[in-house]
Amino acid sequence: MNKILKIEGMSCENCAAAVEKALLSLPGVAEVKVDLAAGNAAVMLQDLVGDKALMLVVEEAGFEVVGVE
Ligand SMILES: [Cu+2]
Repeated sequence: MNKILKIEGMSCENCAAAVEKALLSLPGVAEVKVDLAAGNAAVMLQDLVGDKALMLVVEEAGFEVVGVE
């Protein structure tokens, strides 16, 4: 399953790397591709992971999730 997280507050490659690391720390997340210009992260899941859990780790890293598709 793939999800796209719309994220606010990423301004540079370090932010993108922090978001990627945070998401990859969740069990069940197989792959993360952050698109800094678009302000989103494509998350590939190998297990069921709730939207809330995805949002929480990104928010704990200091960014805001404004949408999950
Ligand atoms: Cu940054």
